[in-house]
Amino acid sequence: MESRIKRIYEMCEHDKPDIVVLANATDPMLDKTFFYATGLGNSGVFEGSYIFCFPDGKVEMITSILEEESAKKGNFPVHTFMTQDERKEKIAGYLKGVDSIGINAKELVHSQYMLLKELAPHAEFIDMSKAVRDARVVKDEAEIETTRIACRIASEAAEEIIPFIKPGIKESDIAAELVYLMQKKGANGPSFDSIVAFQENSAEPHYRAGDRVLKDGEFVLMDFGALYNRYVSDITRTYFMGQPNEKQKKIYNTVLESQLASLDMIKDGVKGADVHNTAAEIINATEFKGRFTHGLGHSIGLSVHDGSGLSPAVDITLKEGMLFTVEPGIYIPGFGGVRIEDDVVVKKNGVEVLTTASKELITI
Ligand SMILES: [Mn+2]
Repeated sequence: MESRIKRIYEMCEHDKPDIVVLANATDPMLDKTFFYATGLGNSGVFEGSYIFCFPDGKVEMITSILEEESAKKGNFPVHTFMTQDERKEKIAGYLKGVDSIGINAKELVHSQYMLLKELAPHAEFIDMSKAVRDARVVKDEAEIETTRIACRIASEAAEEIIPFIKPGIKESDIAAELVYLMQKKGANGPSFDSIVAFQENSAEPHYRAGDRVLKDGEFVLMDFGALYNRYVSDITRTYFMGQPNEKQKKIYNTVLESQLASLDMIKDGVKGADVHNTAAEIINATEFKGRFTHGLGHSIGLSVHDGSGLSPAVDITLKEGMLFTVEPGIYIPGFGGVRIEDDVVVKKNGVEVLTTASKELITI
């Protein structure tokens, strides 16, 4: 993955380090950039493994012998260890004579940092976490193609779940079925714990899924995604069990209008905050003023929250190849909420929506 490593170096605003060291601790404390730089797909966990990245784009790995076969799927030198002493010795070999070491300070655990310092006491340490984030936020073709598959799997599940939804089922039943549908379609797993929220629970944006039983006339909000070759999708659809009342319909149509307007304005060169503000103004012009309580979207990639966002709090100008969620919502505590979420690729003159499940008001 020469081009990706070169990108990380290019994004570094500091003097370029001689070497960038990325290290995994124990799952889930794995640095996603380790997989960005190696391009390794679905197999392997790589706990306790290190990669060493060089300014010419080359990469080498130190990993436990148990991961050797998985590591060899990447096209780069792999060195294995059997014991902790052997690992330490091999890391020391890479750091010998090195003046500056780049690290991903946001992901490197403290004990591994201390080990690097012990092995290279005179080296300068340079925090590459901003460079890593800036490199990863614009995706290459392979990343977009993998995400396209993750999005297709989630979109199909969003449509195929419909016949399963009926009065009497629990939120957790739907959550389980969504994961089953996605894995049958080739997902490696869910990209996060699915949110399935009926009526009043849907007013809580980060609800999970519980034993609440579905009744006629209720919102069914589902926020979930597929993990495919380490890349994620993230989709939300809100359906109705039976016929919605006027208030439910109005909430739904306001969110949809806000979502379509924000999709319409996304293209290369637009400010992320402006897209959020457009979505928020549409909601704030209605009786639901102030009930859109989060940012419009977040970047996705190897992580569900991949470092950037469409929000007044994030200063970013959109560029071709960025991947974002677009997910306005309205939440009325004690009553319920609606969110509609798609994943999109920013294009030169517009947007490609990767999650294609219908957003028409769906009644079951
Ligand atoms: Mn999301």
